[in-house]
Amino acid sequence: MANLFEPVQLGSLVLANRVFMAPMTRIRAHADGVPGELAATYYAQRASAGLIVTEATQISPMGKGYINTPGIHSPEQVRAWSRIVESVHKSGGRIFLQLWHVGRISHSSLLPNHAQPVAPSAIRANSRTFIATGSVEVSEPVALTASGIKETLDDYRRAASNAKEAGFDGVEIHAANGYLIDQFLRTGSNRRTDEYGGVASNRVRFLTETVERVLEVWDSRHVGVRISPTVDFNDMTDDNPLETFSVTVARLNGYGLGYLHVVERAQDSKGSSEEDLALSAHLRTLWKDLYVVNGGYDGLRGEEALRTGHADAVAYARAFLANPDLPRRLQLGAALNEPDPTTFYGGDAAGYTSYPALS
Ligand code: 8OZ
Repeated sequence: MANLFEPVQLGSLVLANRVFMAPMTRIRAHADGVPGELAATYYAQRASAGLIVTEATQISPMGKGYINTPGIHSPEQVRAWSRIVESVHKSGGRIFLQLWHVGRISHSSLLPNHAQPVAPSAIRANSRTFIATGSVEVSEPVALTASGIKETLDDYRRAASNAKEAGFDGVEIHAANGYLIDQFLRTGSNRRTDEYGGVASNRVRFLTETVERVLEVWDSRHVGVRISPTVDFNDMTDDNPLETFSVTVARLNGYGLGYLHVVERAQDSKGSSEEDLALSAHLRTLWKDLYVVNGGYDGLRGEEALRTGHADAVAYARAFLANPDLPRRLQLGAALNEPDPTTFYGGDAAGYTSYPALS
């Protein structure tokens, strides 16, 4: 069985280790979705990750749900990302862009012409977001029409193409945490009566069509998908997570994707429950390719996950946020810097590029 520091092949890439940097929203981009000046330093500092997955990045103006998140739909955004990719590559790292559409988790003040957010169904989430004036309840969404779905799939393709132009090594499709694709997957947010709603194989359709559009641009091994089967963040519920996500994984298996990335527990939850881990273990048995887990792992539990065959790689969020040289620290058994939650979202270099590496 592999250990955390053993290389792993991902398409044409040989990743140096199995300690991945999980996608993390940092709310430090400009108002127009251009990544901030410090982003190149922030990501390059973390280039020793086997793979960096960027913060969630909106595929279109309608895909935005929080103030100061980056996009990948304008030429200025693509140029800024290409400088970030270049600095990560210069430092020997590998980086995938995370493609994001928030669906109903948005507020009209963030959207073109103060539009209502779009979603599978017109069901408002009991959830909050950040806008210019602070924290607010999300807006009431409208259900996507058939042509709205097609336009959104086109946006995914264009964004995937932009990511390629920016020089990324691949893309991760964000199908987790209660955003648009996850809203289609789970029963609580999808009441559609067309071929995108109802039985699980219909609810997976928006995801597989997204994958198909992205594969028009990218080699399949350079595409990952992130899901969060038991995470209730953003007011998510499902009548039968085992069925929904077994069908999801079965449908995804056919594409020869690079990896499946599973968030096993919600942010801020104290620990994964037995059921969370049992469902993930089951999905692992169904999935044919690289299996990446995330959610509260430390070095020891990460090692154990690889040793027992529960996963092929482990993605670390907060630990990577606070420790730019996390793989080295885990390998040495060195002490870790503590993450400071007051600087997670927004602000400047403090709590972003300021965490020290070991000397
Ligand atoms: C925290 C705050 C805002 C967005 C996710 C993209 O949970 C996010 C996110 C996390 O996937």
